Amino acid sequence: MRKPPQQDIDERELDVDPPKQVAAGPTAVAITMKRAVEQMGVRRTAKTLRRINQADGFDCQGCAWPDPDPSHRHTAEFCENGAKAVTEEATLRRVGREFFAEHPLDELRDRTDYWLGQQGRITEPMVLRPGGTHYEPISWDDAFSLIAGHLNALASPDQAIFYTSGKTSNEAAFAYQLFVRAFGTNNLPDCSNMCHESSGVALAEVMGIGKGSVSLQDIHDAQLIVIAGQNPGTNHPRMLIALEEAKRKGAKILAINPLREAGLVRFKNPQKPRGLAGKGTALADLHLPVRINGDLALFQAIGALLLEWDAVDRDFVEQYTTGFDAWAAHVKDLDWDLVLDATGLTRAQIEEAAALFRDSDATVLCWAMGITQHRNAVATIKEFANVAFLQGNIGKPGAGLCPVRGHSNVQGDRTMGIWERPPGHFLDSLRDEFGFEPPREHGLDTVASIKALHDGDATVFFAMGGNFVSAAPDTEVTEDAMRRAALTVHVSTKLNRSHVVHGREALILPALGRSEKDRTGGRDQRVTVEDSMSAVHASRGPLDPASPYLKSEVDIVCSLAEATLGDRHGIPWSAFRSDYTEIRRRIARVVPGCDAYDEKVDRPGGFVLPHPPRDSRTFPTKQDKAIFTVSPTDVLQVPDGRLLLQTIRSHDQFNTTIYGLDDRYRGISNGRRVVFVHPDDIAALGFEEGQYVDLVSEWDGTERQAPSFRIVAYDQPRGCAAAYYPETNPLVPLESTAEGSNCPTSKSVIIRLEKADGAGRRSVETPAGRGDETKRQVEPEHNA
Ligand SMILES: Nc1nc2c(c(=O)[nH]1)N[C@H]1C(S)=C(S)[C@@H](COP(=O)(O)OP(=O)(O)OC[C@H]3O[C@@H](n4cnc5c(=O)[nH]c(N)nc54)[C@H](O)[C@@H]3O)O[C@H]1N2
Ligand SMILES: Nc1nc2c(c(=O)[nH]1)N[C@H]1C(S)=C(S)[C@@H](COP(=O)(O)OP(=O)(O)OC[C@H]3O[C@@H](n4cnc5c(=O)[nH]c(N)nc54)[C@H](O)[C@@H]3O)O[C@H]1N2
Ligand code: SF4
Ligand SMILES: [Mo]
Repeated sequence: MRKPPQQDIDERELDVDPPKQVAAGPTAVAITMKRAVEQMGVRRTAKTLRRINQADGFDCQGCAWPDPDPSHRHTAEFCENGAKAVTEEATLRRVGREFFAEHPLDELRDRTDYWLGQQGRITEPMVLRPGGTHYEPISWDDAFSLIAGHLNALASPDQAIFYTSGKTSNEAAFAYQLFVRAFGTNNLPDCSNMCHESSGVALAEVMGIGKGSVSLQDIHDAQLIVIAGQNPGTNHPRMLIALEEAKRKGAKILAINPLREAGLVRFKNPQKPRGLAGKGTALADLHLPVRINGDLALFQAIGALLLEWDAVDRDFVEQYTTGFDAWAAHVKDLDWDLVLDATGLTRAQIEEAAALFRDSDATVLCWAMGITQHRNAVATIKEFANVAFLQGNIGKPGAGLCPVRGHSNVQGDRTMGIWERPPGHFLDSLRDEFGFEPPREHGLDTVASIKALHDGDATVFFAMGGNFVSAAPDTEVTEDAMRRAALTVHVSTKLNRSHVVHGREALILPALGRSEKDRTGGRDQRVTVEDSMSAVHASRGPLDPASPYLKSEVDIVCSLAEATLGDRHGIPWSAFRSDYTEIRRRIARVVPGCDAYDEKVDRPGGFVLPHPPRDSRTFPTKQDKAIFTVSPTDVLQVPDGRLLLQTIRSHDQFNTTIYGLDDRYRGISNGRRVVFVHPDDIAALGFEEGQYVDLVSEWDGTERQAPSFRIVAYDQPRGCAAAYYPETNPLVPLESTAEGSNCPTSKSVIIRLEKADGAGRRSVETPAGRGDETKRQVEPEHNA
């Protein structure tokens, strides 16, 4: 079995305390300040944090949670994790050419993403020559010619893949997809393919648009807010402020989650003096500890009860929907034994939850990765929609469907055309605007891209941000795929694993971050972003760039396009680069809902994109109606002696960027290689708490392994387990994806635990000459 690359973390320092019941409060404030000052110093910290999420400031690089109306913003309009995200980018630490000269790739490959990220901002373009042992400096012009040379030598444009993570601005995203399509391919996979793809697919099918239908005001006005498969206390912390506001106005909250996450229980608002001192606000009125993957059955049961109780908005169903009768027939016939089996809940618990729906005239349904990353994810989200349609909870105040997006601009990137399956009307508009015929054949998504690279069908991999190697499923297969590429290119701010597991040639192109002044073309440039609730606004960074050699993402795209395409298609790349307003003018003409874009984005708070179901109960589906759909009730069968593992985020990471080694709310400090298991399962499987185990995933006759995790007893439904991503990505099979969206099933991995030989020792073995020698001689505390 492969060793985990982790000689830089001594997992024997790991501490386990009981999970917390309260999120945020004074500890959050203290941690925010400590981390920020450590990496940015006092003055820079003050200057930066003051500008986050302000109308004339910059958009937080963290999650996609929306900002309140400008008149309601606080001077500190950010959360602990937003401050960590900004600190990570605005750090004073640097990775220059000396760093790369000192550290051969052989060494860097043995480092964790944590260590790599902590080294600081990359300051100049770097290249790895074929057979090279170190990255070396390269000029920007040479870097662009190198990439252009590779691209133009391909037999077909479809042999290149252009990935996007979700931080890229609308301007950069629009220019990027334009370049890629002008080059001749729709191979534009993005992080969404691993994230909310299931939401987009499901909502587009039943509602005619793949985006959520609620505004922040709707959250404030809701009578019932359902939070399913989401951990807002960690991943969307400012959502707790909106929930607190809704509670104050009398809303009920239903949490559906195998884990009792701190942020769903109680919240102390750090923006209010009372929040720092008092006990905080109790949030969830009911917590359903659903078995992993049980949500489809649960929502069918809730629908069945609402129907039985006649808690139905007949007018809405009649006027705006189709397919009701077939759906009603299906749930009337529901197999309750199957439901109880799938959900692990009692009928009484489900009835209590359904009663909350019955008693609410305005319900908002929120969800995130706990719902989207399962084989039946698309069906589950369609079931959420069924329940919303049944009660007319679309297109009225305080109600709606709310997929809570992850990356700060992931939704904007899609709006701008970052999509391997672009709609025909979008391509028509591109053609009409730019006078070339864009490719019509669908491109490769994330999973298909890995397969194509693995099979040699694609040979160039270009990434606009992100950390593909660590974020993608099936780490060993993905790493292998990358190594087979002729060229891998990463536009990045910080070092990560995707730089050290590379193609035959590799480039790192360092980009400006969102907190930095963008003076491309000698002008003060601004960019625009879209949040999870379709609000678009401008963002301007206040800080001097980390290095004079950084380029903006827009500049990188336009310069690469010039190098690759020359005069082909006559697209004015240099005008785009020198004034992003030129890009915004094109966005206005190509992207639906964006007319007068450049003018509207500067209004305080920006503008909200149209959403027909939300705005006028218009459903642009094939039948011009909201569609009830029928999905078979299912139970994910887990063989005896196995557990169903979900792979989640700790409180101290942003995806593969690891800020620190603590998961404060779950009681973990100083380490990450833990597996949370129910105490009775630990005993039933013949293990003990604190013991070290290897995790072995079983899929379709093949096994995958991730070594050396410490067992932590943790309350959750029997048969379930949880461990952190990306350490567990080697366990997620590439072939195991959601039906209809192809999203990897990162939340339902069947595993068994195996006693780790030499318990824990393996995890701290260090290559000679590095690490702490005295510590290495100490016997691990928890022997098998
Ligand atoms: N600080 C911070 N913020 C982030 C991120 C980050 O890494 N760090 N990542 C960003 C991104 S890209 C995204 S997509 C979002 C992710 O935001 P979340 O979706 O909140 O992230 P996860 O940690 O994956 O948490 C999934 C939650 O779903 C629950 N769950 C798992 N399986 C099931 C299930 O079968 N049913 C139900 N009902 N619940 C289940 C888990 O217990 C957990 O609470 O956060 C964004 N914001
Ligand atoms: N097992 C498992 N796997 C998962 C998930 C899971 O829950 N479980 N979640 C999935 C989800 S929801 C997502 S969204 C993906 C995330 O996948 P990605 O978006 O690919 O990964 P990130 O970790 O967000 O990317 C971090 C890197 O982005 C770069 N970066 C940061 N800021 C900028 C910037 O402003 N510009 C540029 N150019 N680069 C920048 C830095 O170099 C940093 O190292 O992972 C997915 N993978
Ligand atoms: S809730 Fe999200 S967007 Fe808002 S400050 Fe926190 S991390 Fe940033
Ligand atoms: Mo995500």
